[in-house]
Amino acid sequence: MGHPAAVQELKARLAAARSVAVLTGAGISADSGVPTFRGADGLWRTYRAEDLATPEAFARDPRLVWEWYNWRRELIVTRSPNAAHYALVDLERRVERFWLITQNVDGLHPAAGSQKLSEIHGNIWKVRCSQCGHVGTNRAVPIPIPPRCPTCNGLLRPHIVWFGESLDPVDLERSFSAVRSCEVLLIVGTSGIVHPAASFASLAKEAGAFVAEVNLDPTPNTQVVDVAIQGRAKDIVPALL
Ligand code: BJW
Ligand code: ZN
Repeated sequence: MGHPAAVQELKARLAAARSVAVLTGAGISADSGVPTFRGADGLWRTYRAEDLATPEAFARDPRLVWEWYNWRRELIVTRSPNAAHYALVDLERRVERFWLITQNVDGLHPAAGSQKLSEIHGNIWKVRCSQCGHVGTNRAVPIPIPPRCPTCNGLLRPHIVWFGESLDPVDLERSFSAVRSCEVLLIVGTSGIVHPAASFASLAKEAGAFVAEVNLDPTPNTQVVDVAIQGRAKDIVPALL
């Protein structure tokens, strides 16, 4: 845990706040058994996520990239939200203005019941046609490779934001506006290195928010935030709320 007085202050601020934003990353789902990206468990075969989650990788070898997504779909379909996901649903119901920004594509926040939510990196259960842009839900596990568009027979890709790709402008604007206008920003389980989410802590600080981090380890955000709490999301987040 962080300094006890700082933790008390965070609890009090969360209880009193009329406007709260939350940013989550892979660490919140680690407690549900979903591997993180940058831990040792983030490796698949001998590939790093950075080498597979790019438009170039998909153009070069769509089968390989789909095999990786099938492996992750097989894993995620067996996983459920944990106490931290549910605590954020309670918070959403209690706070007047609330927005949850997740970098996770696993769909565990909506599965827990979160509604005021932007999945800024997309969702692993959605597919998009690389030819006509059609977006649909596809929960097949595994997905037959190569998956084809129901309307134009083009190659389907995961509806996920890869490195070098732009985030959805509506999600992005909503997220920036929540980060700039919140009284408290709570950051849970992200390594804080992937942009634009990596800049949210400083943006919120500059706008005058109280910013807190929950993570197993120190991150680049640790230096920026008002209180950093070291521990597991599933223990700390419910205790704070
Ligand atoms: C626990 C725990 C427990 C464990 N409890 N905690 C500005 C500067 C420099 C570079 C850029 C920049 N702007 C854009 C870029 C390029 C790039 C980028 O940021 N690169 C960096 C690596 C430097 N960004 C982009 O390309 C973005 N696009 C963009 O900005 O468009 C405009 C643009 C384009 C090009 C140039 C300039 C501008 C798009 C980024 C999309 C990222 N997508 C991914 C892959 C999705 C694939 C998929 O999921 O299928 O999303 S990357 C991967 O990382 C994934 C994650 O959402 C994301 C963040 O990872 P996260 O969640 O932080 O996970 P981990 O594993 O890193 O960390 C887990 C943390 O949890 C750790 O800290 C643990 O300690 C902790 N933890 N267990 C609490 N139980
Ligand atoms: Zn199509």
